[in-house]
Amino acid sequence: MRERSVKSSARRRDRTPKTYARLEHPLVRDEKGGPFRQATWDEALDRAAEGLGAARGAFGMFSCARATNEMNYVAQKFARVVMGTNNVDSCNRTCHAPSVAGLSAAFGSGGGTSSYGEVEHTDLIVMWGSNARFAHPIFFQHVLKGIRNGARMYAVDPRRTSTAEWAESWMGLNVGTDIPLAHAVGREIIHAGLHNKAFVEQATTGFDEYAAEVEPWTLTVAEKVTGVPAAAIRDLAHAYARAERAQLCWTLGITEHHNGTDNVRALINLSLLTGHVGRFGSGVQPLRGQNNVQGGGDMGAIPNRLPGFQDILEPGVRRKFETAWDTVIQPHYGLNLTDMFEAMETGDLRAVYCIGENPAQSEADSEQAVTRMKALDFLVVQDIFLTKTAELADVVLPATAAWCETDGTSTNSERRVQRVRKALDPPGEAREDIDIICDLATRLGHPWKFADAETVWNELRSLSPDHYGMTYDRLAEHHGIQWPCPDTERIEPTYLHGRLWEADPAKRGRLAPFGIVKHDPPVDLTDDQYPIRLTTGRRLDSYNTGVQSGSFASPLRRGEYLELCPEDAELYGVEVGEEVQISSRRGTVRAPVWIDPGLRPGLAFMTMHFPDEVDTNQLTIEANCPIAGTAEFKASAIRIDKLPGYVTEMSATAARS
Ligand SMILES: Nc1nc2c(c(=O)[nH]1)N[C@H]1C(S)=C(S)[C@@H](COP(=O)(O)OP(=O)(O)OC[C@H]3O[C@@H](n4cnc5c(=O)[nH]c(N)nc54)[C@H](O)[C@@H]3O)O[C@H]1N2
Ligand SMILES: Nc1nc2c(c(=O)[nH]1)N[C@H]1C(S)=C(S)[C@@H](COP(=O)(O)OP(=O)(O)OC[C@H]3O[C@@H](n4cnc5c(=O)[nH]c(N)nc54)[C@H](O)[C@@H]3O)O[C@H]1N2
Ligand SMILES: [Mo]
Repeated sequence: MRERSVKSSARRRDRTPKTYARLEHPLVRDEKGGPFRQATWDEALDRAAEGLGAARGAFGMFSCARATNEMNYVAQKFARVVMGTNNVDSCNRTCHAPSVAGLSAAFGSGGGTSSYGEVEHTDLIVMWGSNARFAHPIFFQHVLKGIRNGARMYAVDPRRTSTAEWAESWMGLNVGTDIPLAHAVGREIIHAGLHNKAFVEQATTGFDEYAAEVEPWTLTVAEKVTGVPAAAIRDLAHAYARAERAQLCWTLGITEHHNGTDNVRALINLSLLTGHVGRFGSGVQPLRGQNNVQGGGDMGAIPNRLPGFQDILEPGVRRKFETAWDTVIQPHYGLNLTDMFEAMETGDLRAVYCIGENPAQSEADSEQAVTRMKALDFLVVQDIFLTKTAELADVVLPATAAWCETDGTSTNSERRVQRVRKALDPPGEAREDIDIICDLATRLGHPWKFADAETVWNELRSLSPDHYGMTYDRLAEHHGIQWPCPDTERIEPTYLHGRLWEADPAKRGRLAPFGIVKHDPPVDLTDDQYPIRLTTGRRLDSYNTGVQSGSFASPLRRGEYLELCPEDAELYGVEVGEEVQISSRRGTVRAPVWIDPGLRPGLAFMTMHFPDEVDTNQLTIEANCPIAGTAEFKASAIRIDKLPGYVTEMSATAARS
């Protein structure tokens, strides 16, 4: 025992949280790879303009999902007008791009179909691959009210999460088996005759093909593949189909897979089968991640849509923006974030303007991402902190924090646009994101200046029919308004696609196709060498790459752990707090062990919140969804090795006996 405690303390590294100080001054380097030095705004902007200007034709922009709609509008306009490219994207790519792609394919619009308040007035809530209790606590308050009002809740998650604790039924499926589970639910509904035949007939297409696709997924076959007992699958199928109103919510457990869009389609199919969409209290709802990731996409900070989610491939849409902006818009989609990283490798992308993103730590296989960014000719990072990504930059521009130091609007996951108001002055010389972009545009031949955020918003309103009716005055008066809002007098219903229920086919519009998708297991297979399935995600106490949350000292903050179930801890002879080595086919890190009875044998969990201590993304695989470009953060294969010299109580006991 004495030996154990001596050796274990020698193994514990310093885990003092890294603190990020706010950026207060522009930084430049005098030579590639040399140290940063403080610069004046003029010098930093001149250099940034020169570096970016030299890369016209090989330029990409990462735009900030935490900043305002107005900032995202100006950022994508910079990419399209000043740099002549549609290569603009954000962390939506690592996150809910499959939801947007799947919803667009089914319904012609990428937004969640219902509203937060509706979960208070529904009969069944299915939380599928979503730990909302930790990651969407505001939404979860509405869920709890729904439960109090009598709604039943089902949770589908490989881990028995804090969210699952509130559910009537937890369905602990194997990672990456959501399509088999959804297909078995669909098949059971059809075989029990519980599908909404009238809705399927009038509002959907492709039912026969769907029924044929799900036919092999009997409850027994699905139980074998998913690990969920047949009776529990049957129970979910009957509960969902029989409910008067039902909300199907999902998040990254569905999207962060190499087939994320197919996963999303498999869930949407269930809503089409039962008619649980397009009515108050019934809908499908991807809970979006960052505070304004919905708005960033709506504002056109994505490579395939102009502001107002208008398709770049539509000549009429392009003409409208070309006239308004006095420019020529490239008539094809740009590169998404994933494509841009690949284009860095081939040399087709040579300069990046990164506003408020930290891909050096958030991309899957982060070591590869860093190598690629280092090879760029020019990198400008505009952030509020000196992040790992900023450390790679040629020029760093200090910005205001959108949530408290600027004016504007932000759009949440129920499509509600709300005002954001400046409450604090920024530190040092930090400036508003929009003003910085305009100063760069001016240096690159486009003298831009917006008097205030409202001026930007009114330009957007004039170009986006879905936002036209939302003046700043009305936004204040109504405490936020949901899109679509085409009219300055009216407020539309809280849910989308009510048209699908119209008796008149002309009013019904485009019918919703079933998605014909197949099971495709995770790319990173477990085997004798890498026997453990690692899934990654979030905890309540921390935020994404930890830049904004890592620096606070709080009893809540407990740093990174490799979480295992008690059985696996015993199998590997490891105990809480013991540092172990974790390897995947891409990299190796060390982290202490934590024991979570909510995990199951063969399944481990880590967060992405403390990359300065443990860089989890050195382990994850860059296997991307071919439709949406999202990486399979939720499924890596790892091995765990005890570090030499560490004797745990359990292995010491084993050695003695
Ligand atoms: N406290 C906190 N809140 C946050 C964030 C944060 O960092 N901290 N980040 C924000 C952002 S950007 C986002 S995108 C959201 C994300 O919000 P969530 O998606 O809810 O968060 P995650 O923990 O990444 O993943 C959700 C769940 O997916 C499960 N899962 C893993 N693999 C599978 C699978 O194969 N199938 C199924 N069905 N489930 C699986 C995991 O066990 C996990 O519980 O949270 C937002 N809110
Ligand atoms: N292993 C693993 N990796 C993941 C995930 C996972 O589940 N597992 N999830 C993925 C997901 S869903 C996401 S969304 C990404 C997140 O990936 P990122 O978006 O790259 O990471 P964040 O930590 O959210 O970075 C936010 C940055 O914005 C800056 N910022 C905040 N406000 C402002 C502002 O007003 N202006 C400017 N200019 N900057 C600002 C912050 O300082 C910070 O540097 O990570 C992905 N990576
Ligand atoms: Mo996200």
